Amino acid sequence: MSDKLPFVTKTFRKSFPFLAKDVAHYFPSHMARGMQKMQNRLKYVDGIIEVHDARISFSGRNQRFHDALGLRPHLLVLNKVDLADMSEKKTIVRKLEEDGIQKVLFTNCKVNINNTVRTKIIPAMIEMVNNVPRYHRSDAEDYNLLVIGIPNVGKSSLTNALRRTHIQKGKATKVGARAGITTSVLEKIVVCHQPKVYVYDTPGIMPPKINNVEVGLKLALCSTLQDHMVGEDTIADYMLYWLNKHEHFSYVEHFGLSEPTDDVYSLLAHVAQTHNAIQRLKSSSVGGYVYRPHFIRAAQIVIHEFREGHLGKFNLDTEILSRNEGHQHNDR
Ligand SMILES: Nc1nc2c(ncn2[C@@H]2O[C@H](COP(=O)(O)OP(=O)(O)OP(=O)(O)O)[C@@H](O)[C@H]2O)c(=O)[nH]1
Ligand SMILES: [Mg+2]
Repeated sequence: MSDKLPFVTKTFRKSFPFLAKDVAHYFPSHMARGMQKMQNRLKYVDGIIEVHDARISFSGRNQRFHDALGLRPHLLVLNKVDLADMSEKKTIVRKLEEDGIQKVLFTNCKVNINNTVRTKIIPAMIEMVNNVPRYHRSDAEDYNLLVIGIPNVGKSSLTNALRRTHIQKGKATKVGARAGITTSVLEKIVVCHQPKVYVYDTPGIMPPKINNVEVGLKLALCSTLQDHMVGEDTIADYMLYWLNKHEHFSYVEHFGLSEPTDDVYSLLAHVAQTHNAIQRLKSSSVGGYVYRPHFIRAAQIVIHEFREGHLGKFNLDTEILSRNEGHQHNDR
């Protein structure tokens, strides 16, 4: 049964109030160093694999990296499809192609399934590289690929998955649930023997493009920004706002509520109660201890459930898809 009924008659917030935080300038020093190193390596790079999160196919992608990386062949991998609503996949691909993306593939790098798509990535890259002049490397028989993308979208997971797929070798680069796990531009990692293909995994050195507050919130919800940048309760509130606005009410049953709510603190108080996220505070007025919901811990639980896909699969950019071209470009 749809998760939309029977709550659609309720009215919810039409916009999201956000106290500005400077998420737009989030660019830790390891990213700056990584960017510099990446540019130094560029003359040895034949092609670029850009990884992004399939839940936000448009939001946060930094088109400016084209200028920084030159006109090398470029494949966009939209990862985490296991968490994304793919019902508008064709429209997503068409819009990305209209934006000049040469090729788009969708992957799940969390588990060892979906191999058919992963087996296409290296051959597609090789074909693209062979179709253009190879600048400084016209005599080279091997292929050097650079994996780039904003933090935590699965760049290292993809590198490891390609290695598993082609040479049945295990993990060569560290993976983690927080943004900012890879902090150095690694040496070449071999991912295929025939032909020889090497990948440079990179830290999330592309600063996300955050040109409006809502993009920042989407990026935070998909954990491409560190949670403290926005605040867990604000991220949970945005999640609630977005789910209600799009009439996705699976959270009601999931958290054992009696009906949808637009008030994040009533959701968090309920989750705190049911998940034992209670804090004990000393009170001078009562002369002892009082017990209060631990709102931040409850918010962490709520956003974790969203990020694990337990509330459903979502396309947070669905509105961008339905807008006309003019608006779309302004928003990215
Ligand atoms: N559900 C799901 N999770 C994924 C997928 N790919 C990667 N992850 C998870 O996403 C998190 C980030 O993965 P990484 O491979 O470390 O991402 P990264 O882009 O290298 O991150 P940084 O190095 O921090 O920029 C980890 O918890 C992975 O297990 C996927 O396809 N689906
Ligand atoms: Mg990494």
